[in-house]
Amino acid sequence: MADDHAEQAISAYGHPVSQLAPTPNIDRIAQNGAKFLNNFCTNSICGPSRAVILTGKFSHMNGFRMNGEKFDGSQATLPKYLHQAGYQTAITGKWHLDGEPQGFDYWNILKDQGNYYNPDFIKGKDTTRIEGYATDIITDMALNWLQNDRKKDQPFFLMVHHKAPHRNWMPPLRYINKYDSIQFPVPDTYFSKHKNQVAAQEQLQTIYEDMYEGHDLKMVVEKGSDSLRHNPWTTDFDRMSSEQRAAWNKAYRPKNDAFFDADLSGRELAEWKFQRYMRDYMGCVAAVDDGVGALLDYLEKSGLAENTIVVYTTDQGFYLGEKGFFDKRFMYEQSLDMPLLMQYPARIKKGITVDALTQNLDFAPTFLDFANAKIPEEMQGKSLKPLLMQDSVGNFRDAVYYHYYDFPAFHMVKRQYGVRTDRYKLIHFYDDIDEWELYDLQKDPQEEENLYDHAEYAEIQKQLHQKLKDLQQQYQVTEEEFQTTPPEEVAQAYKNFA
Ligand code: SGN
Ligand code: CA
Repeated sequence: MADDHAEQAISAYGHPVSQLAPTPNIDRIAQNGAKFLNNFCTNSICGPSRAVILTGKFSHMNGFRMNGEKFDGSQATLPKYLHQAGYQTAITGKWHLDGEPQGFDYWNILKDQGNYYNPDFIKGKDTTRIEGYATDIITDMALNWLQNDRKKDQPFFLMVHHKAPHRNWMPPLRYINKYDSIQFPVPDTYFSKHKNQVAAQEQLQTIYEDMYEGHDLKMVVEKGSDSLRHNPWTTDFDRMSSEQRAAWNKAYRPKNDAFFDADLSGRELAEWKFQRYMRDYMGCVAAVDDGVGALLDYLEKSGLAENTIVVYTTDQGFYLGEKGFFDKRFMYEQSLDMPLLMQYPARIKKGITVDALTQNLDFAPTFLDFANAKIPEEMQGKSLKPLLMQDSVGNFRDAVYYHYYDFPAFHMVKRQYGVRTDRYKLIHFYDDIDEWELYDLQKDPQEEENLYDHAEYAEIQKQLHQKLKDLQQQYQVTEEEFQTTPPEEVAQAYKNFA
């Protein structure tokens, strides 16, 4: 699992952006197995998505609604069930759930969000700074576990969780200039004014206004300088060794000098920022792709590949400039979408696609099902096994439910819940606003035309409202889930995060 890896940036999914920066190793999983076309998260933010994956339950049932809360590790989880079923369990990399991982025979996790260079890892009671690049370290830990700690007479469950390509997108030195000559296509909606989309108008996550010019965009104060502009958290750069920092500066200096020579402003500057963001982001992705390749190679060489399920996914989708955004959180497609690839040569046919509506909620039941373990009643997801076996399942699911809570917070994306069918989407943004949005994804895949209360969609709107109610009942959503924030707190937060 990667962190914030957009489907648009995985070449197996075919988006134009990804064709300029392909991911050949991640694509191997799609070629060897299944590609899910409509897989969604239930709550587009890191910790909550991880909690859903671990429990097979929505945020309101597993109790972890937003980052910064504490995950109740004593509850039943996928690794615990697999452990009971005789599996050896392990996790390396990002955890971000506060509190120690439970149910794992081995764990070695990044401290908090993790850093790209020389990150701190927590193992048992010890926190250790490990020299090197996070993605490579996490891959090596996983390989090391497979080679040396894996019990050869037991099945295993290993979670390899990268930090990359999470903000602040620091590529490894080997890829620091990899995409410098590529011009990534600027999304059609990059300069969208978000007509009739109040929550989108009031967010703080556009590339051109909200990215920090130093910390995120690696822009410097003046030509010939290596001194970063706005860089509120110095730890990401300060923890680099002098050799790393020298190599870094050597790579960025000419690009930053060229920026001053170009003397950009307005739209051109906004587009320059987009290119800088994309080049750094894709450089981080390239290292993740290397790591996936190394793990696949190991499984193949060791003879494990045939009978091992390999899954590639990320905690949620991400914006690569669509609507002007980076980050996630919204129920719009790019952040709702979760890439999902799965290979299992012994059982899953090569190169199949699954277009059913699936969710991260389904991961735990799926793995338990394949492991021939009982799927607990309280899990709210469904096993994806019949879809992967290409059994005729009829209508697997006619709509997915979504609920995001983390407001007021970083990026100021409003609280929202909604329903998505194969064609339509209904979203309610609430807390300091009360706004409904309706989209016809077939006619308007970019979700730029809010059709709520349009006469010709009256019947569909009614059906979607009903569907929403039904799902809330089915998933046991109570009134308590729709709390709002005192206005003065919202106002203060807008000041803090501006
Ligand atoms: C950090 C990032 C935010 C990001 C959150 C949540 N800022 O706060 O941009 O939305 O994490 O991300 S950063 O400059 O500190 O990186 S999540 O993936 O953990 O949910
Ligand atoms: Ca994330």
